[in-house]
This record gives sequence, structure tokens and C-alpha cells, in this order.
Amino acid sequence: MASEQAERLVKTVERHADGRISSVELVQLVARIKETKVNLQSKFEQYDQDNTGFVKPEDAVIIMSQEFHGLPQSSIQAMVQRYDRDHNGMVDFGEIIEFYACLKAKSHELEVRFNDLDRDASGVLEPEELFQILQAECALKDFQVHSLVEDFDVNKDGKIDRSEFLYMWTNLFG
Ligand SMILES: [Ca+2]
Ligand SMILES: [Ca+2]
Repeated sequence: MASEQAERLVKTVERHADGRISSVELVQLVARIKETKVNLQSKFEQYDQDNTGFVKPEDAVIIMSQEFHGLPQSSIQAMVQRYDRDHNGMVDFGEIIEFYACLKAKSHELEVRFNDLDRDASGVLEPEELFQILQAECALKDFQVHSLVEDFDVNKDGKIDRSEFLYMWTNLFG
């Protein structure tokens, strides 16, 4: 399952590559995603000893807390709940891994690309502006982008300004 998901993610990145990202950058990005996935996957497997592809919500919270120290516990719990889609009390951790491996691999690039991302030059990032890049390069779903915005939208205006953006990335990946 792990390698299939990795391949799928890589294909997604390749398919959506446009003139904005050079082939060297793309290769580096893909390599970073793969490396991050391998690390997260091995942690996941410690909790999924029967190889079911799922972990208990409390274990997912532990893994995420270890990996993303700055992320508030409440955000992690909310996120894990969102991933328990059929409410059977088990979390498809493979999906979380895919999501975070890509975010983590992109973190530096995103951090230095605020102006680029702010396509309408409004000075803040609307969810749609974050959605475009994260959808294209990480194959994120709507709710994942909205959940990120919700977690780090300090002044609750529904947008991510420069300081919130910095706070987001240093908390997730600092
Ligand atoms: Ca904007
Ligand atoms: Ca805001």
C-alpha cells in the first residue's frame, strides 16, 4: 500500500508540473516527498502491527504530535477525527502520511513564495490561493486546505496573512 501511494503521489506531482517548476526542482521535490513518506510510514507501522492500513485515533494523535511538535493538540485531534471518515474509530493513516509528506517537502518553497502565491496581490492568501498550489502539487482535498486555514487563521478572517503564514510553517515544520 505504501509504495502504491508513493507512486500515485509522484504521478500527481508530475502530471501537474507546469512551467513554474523546473525538472531539477521537481526531481528534488519528489525525492523529498519519498524520503518523508518513508520516515512517517515506519512510525505508522509500529502502531499497525497487523498491517491493516489503519491505526487507532489515539495512536494517530501520538504519531502526529511526535512529528509536528508545534501543532496544537486540539488541531491534531480535529484532523484525526476528519480522517476517520466512516466513523469506525480507525484512521487511514496512509492518507495523513500522503498529505503531510507533501506539505513537509514543500514547506521551504511555500515559505519563500508568499508573494507568488498571492495571485490577486491582496496581501493575504485566500483559501483558493493556497488550494491552487496544494491541489496541483500535493493533490490535497478541499477539506484539508480549509482545515489548515482554520487552524492557523489567528484573527479568524478566513484568510492567511503574512504573519499567520509564517506561524503556520514554522509551527508545522520548524
Ligand atoms: Ca490574495
Ligand atoms: Ca487571518
